[in-house]
Amino acid sequence: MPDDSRRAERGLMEFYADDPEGAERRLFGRVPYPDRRGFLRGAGLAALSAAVGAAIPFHRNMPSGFLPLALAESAGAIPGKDGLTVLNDRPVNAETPAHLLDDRVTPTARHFIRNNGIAPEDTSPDGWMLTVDGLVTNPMELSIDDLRSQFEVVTEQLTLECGGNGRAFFDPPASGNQWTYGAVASSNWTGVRLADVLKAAGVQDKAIYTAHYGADGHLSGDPDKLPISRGVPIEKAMNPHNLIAFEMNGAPIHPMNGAPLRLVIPGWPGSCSQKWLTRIQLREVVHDGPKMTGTSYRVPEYPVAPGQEVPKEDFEIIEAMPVKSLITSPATGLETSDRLIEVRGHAWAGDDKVAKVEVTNDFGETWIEAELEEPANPYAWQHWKAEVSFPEHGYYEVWARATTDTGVMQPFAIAWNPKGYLNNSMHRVSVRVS
Ligand SMILES: Nc1nc2c(c(=O)[nH]1)N[C@H]1C(S)=C(S)[C@@H](COP(=O)(O)O)O[C@H]1N2
Ligand SMILES: [Mo]
Repeated sequence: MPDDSRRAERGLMEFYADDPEGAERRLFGRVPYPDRRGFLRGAGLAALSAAVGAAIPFHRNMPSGFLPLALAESAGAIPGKDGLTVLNDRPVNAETPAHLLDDRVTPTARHFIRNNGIAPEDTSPDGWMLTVDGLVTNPMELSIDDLRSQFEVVTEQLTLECGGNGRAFFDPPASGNQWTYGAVASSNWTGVRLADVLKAAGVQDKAIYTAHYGADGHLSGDPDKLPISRGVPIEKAMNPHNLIAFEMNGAPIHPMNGAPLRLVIPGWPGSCSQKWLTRIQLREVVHDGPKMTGTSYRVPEYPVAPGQEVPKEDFEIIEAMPVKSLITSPATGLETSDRLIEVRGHAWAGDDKVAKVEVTNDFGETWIEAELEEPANPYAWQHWKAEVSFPEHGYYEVWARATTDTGVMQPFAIAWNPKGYLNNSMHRVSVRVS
């Protein structure tokens, strides 16, 4: 009788021996990080044992190049990041649990990562060049030193949120990264103003849109394909708070957040903020790069019912992100004997300012106005806090809602759309008082 199980095992071994990365991807839908991949290819038994923290009694049965599960599970440990939840590791996508976003200024270690392709291996600033071309009178090639010396260097706290943050809560579900709350951050960014660079290049009258290009590779490995290239209308590009940034929180940008140079275009979907920036081109048409067309970062022009089919031509490009707030303390699931709890978090509102944040712990019967801070600068999120009292022991939910200075309030329920963008429904946390 043929021994199928043995053959399957041998098959697996061969599979791994030829193409460990491909094998890993096909079997488990994931691969280790580039550095770990390099390490594994040549790893001896001693190194593997050290990596998993124990001797491996049946090591002889392990296919060569095999990724031990213990390592795969620790893949959340992205160097320089702390406590992020990894949604996917090819491309790398990781979000931050809400209670780890409590700082007024998001530390680099807590800034989410959203990659559409494969991050470039070499992110050294030496020799990095930015091209500014298209409909400009004076096309430019600028090194990072040129940017620093020819333009005013500024630091601003800027909020970046992925257009798909909150997608996990759509019903029927929307495909794509299942972000919950944590694809948002507000770090200090240092760089030069995009507007200053465009003015120096001389914006021609015909130019209506920017096109952004970065150095990351397409998932397919095809060097002729780009993972993402988006742009913004010239009016938005000229906003003085957009930066071409080379520092994040006073240090070089984290490699996964776009080192050594990136755009930060706050208030609009994070996808406008090209990482690993190599080129900004001005165009006389709405940019049509990858993830700019079809239904990418677009929503129906009119309200739709959950699950409704919407023709492609009825989608429009997402511009400003909607008003939203996050409860960063307490963490959901708090069990406490305290009857008075400080609830706090942040609120932000696309191109607008937040005027009011309110919280409730009685399912919306009464709302308490939170103390709301001014933003550090326009486009920084605003910190808020409120003392909330809990009359007796039992189960509570705390909800928060923000309202803009133009009177727009966060909704309770999600406005469903086919791709699961712009979920700004109220954040809720549970509290058990004993
Ligand atoms: N070159 C490049 N830039 C990019 C992306 C990318 O995949 N490649 N992702 C975009 C998206 S969708 C978002 S939400 C933000 C995320 O920025 P972060 O990873 O620094 O948090 O980067 C944007 N810039
Ligand atoms: Mo995004």
